Amino acid sequence: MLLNENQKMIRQIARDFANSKIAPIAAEIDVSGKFPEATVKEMGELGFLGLMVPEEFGGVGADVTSYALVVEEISRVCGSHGLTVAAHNSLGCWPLAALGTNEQKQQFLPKAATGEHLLSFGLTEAGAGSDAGGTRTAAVLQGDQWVLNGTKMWITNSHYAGAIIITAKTDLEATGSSGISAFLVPTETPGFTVEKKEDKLGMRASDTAPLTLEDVRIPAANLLGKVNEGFKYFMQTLDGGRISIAAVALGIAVGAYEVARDYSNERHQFGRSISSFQAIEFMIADMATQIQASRQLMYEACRLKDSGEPYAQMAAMAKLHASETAMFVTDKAIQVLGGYGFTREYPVERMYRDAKLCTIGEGTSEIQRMVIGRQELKD
Ligand code: COS
Repeated sequence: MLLNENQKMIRQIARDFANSKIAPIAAEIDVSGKFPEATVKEMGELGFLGLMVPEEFGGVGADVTSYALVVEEISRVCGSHGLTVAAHNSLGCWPLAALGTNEQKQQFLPKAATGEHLLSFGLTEAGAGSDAGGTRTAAVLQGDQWVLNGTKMWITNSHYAGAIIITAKTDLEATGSSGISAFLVPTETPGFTVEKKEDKLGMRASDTAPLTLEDVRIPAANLLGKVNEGFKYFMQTLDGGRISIAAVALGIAVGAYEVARDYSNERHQFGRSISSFQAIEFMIADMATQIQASRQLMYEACRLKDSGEPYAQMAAMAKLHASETAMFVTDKAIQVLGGYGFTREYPVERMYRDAKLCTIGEGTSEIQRMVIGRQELKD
């Protein structure tokens, strides 16, 4: 796909920011696990936190392709920053912009688009992971308020969110994926607690935490979309989220590939650069080919979404391919760097750990195969 001038310009802005501001702190925040508040604030000023938010609500109003390019460039140097931007834009801002009333959007989107607060998505529970319909969090209408009770897990950006889109069962008799609704829950609401941040293998500076909801009372007007239609809403949200994770994974793969490629030219053994050995040359060739295939799938998913065509299957393909590619490429990058690759002196071991999340979050590789396979086998 040929990028237009606007898309190229946004990509360049993201690349410059990633290289100058994020790359220098990526290793340090990986070790400390500290959320990078200052650079996230700067990304808000640059518009990266409101990329797909319409301009009337303070966003950039960019297309999905531009958004994915930004996420790729940021993830190229730091997966944690990439995931923060991706989750906020596609799991927080996107469903609110797509489903919210004008009042809901006015209340939360402008602050989200500029980074005054983040938005987050609370779907997963201990018993509702791959089986997203297994939600146990319940919401009961009492007068003009919804009262929510339950717990959520692995919720990205939750400590920095002004509001979290929470999914809850509203028809307690309904079985399976029916009878679920979505709510906008301001994080300062009494009874709402963001628990301790998780200590993770990778994406260590990204904010991930469990949530507890104890008699959380929100106005009836905070229902997002229609009652009992929530499952479809969050499936649609995840379809877009899968493009985001494809972009994160692609960025990580590109970052690791570039380090390995350059190193292979500089490193000399047996009196010549290791890239002149076919064993290494072929690894570089395989990495570059997989990256190119992932990129084309991601562009195609973006193109379909941008043109209003069905894109769920293509998004799942892009996510599956890019996250598996990120694992393949980061593994090979460590191999090319040998002992150096196994140390923190080079970023590839961090990228390897960060890449793993992409095969799990927003639907495991196995779930993506289910989504793709079901579509292929439909009448
Ligand atoms: N867009 C719109 N509607 C969708 C949809 C989509 N992408 N996918 C499913 N639906 C609809 C179906 O059409 C069906 O509607 P009807 O009841 O009107 O027929 C309904 O939702 C239930 O669909 P289905 O029977 O396929 O649901 P399943 O319980 O079998 O679940 C999977 C399907 C496994 C694909 C789903 O649970 C899933 O994606 N799980 C992974 C969740 C995940 O990614 N978790 C990580 C979250 S990180 S934020």
